[in-house]
Amino acid sequence: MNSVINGSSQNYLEISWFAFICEAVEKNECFISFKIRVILYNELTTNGDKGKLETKTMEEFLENLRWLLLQEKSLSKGTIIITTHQQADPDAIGAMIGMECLIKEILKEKSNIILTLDDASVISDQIMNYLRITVHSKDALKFSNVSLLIVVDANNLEICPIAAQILREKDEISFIIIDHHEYSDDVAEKATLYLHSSICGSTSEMIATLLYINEYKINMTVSIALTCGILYDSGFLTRASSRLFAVLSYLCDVHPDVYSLSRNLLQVQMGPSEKIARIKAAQRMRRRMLNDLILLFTHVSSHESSAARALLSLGADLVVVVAQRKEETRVSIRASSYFKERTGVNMAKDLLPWLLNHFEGSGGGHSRAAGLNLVSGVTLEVIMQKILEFLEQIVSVGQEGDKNT
Ligand SMILES: [Mn+2]
Repeated sequence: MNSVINGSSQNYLEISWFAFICEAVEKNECFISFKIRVILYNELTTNGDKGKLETKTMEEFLENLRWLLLQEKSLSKGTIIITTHQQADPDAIGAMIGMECLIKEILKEKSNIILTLDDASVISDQIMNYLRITVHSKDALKFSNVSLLIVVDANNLEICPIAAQILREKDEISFIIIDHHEYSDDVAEKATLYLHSSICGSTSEMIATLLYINEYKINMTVSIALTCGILYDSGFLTRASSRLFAVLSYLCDVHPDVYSLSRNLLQVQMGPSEKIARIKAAQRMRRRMLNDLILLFTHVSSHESSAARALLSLGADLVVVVAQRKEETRVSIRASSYFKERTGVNMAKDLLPWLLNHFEGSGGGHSRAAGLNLVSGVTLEVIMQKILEFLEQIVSVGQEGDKNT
């Protein structure tokens, strides 16, 4: 199938999504309204002209997904690959499992769907073991028969080596991406269908919504997988929107234990190396002030994102943790909501491009959390210097406090 690209549109469209919560509240005619951005690229077959088809709602996305799967019989005959970013987190896992269900539900016939991963986090492994989910490693796969590629929870193919490889090898393949990170022109250009929403706190939430709209009768496995994804990405609901509770009510209605089981699955005893990494990060940290904002810079050899989260919880406003490895330098950045409020700086949209202008590598993230994979040899010193340079353009940095403890 030929996918057609014809520029990108950036319309935000207000849609209403009738809420199942209403069913619980008798005669209540309330609805949940939220903004969602869906960009679709498709082939217009009616007049032979190639053009762009744009949708406004999740419902329309679903219609187009159905159209794509059912119209193009060859798609469902070949192998459908569902994959995600490296170090797959519970949201990525939940989204993959939910997406598999949605495709099966639409095709209603035997289809060959394969979940595949580069690697997964410890918590994700725990969830997959409990739910007995089979995922394939890249090495076990032959990509020759792939007819459709679906990527969830990523806006950058550089962090999805499997997807990147498939697209390199098969350029005519249909490619769907569903994601809640920042909108990416690059992805929009490559994708046959691109469902994007940065107002959804997780990709699992987006896919739960699609399942709901598709009137899918949810089962325990999918329910737990998606609930884990939602709980993980919302910080156990600390960043929940009111809409999210409606989604959770749909998921958790399956069984009274869904919520507690999911919570338990997300608990992981921290291993000694992670604890030590956090403590070393604290010992080595350097502190700078940006007016009343506290900036911390440090380095570890592994567990950089865990260390960044730990230091943020101490009260820092911006934390930058650098992990220099043989093959690359990883950088994990976290900001407090106060930092975002005061500076207006969006980590993924503002700081990341600035850093990638100066250092070779790739990165991705959200407004308050970002990660970079840079070429090896980049030190904490130079990264710190570049970040301070960036921040100085926004507000003058105080010189007080460059302490090692
Ligand atoms: Mn996510």
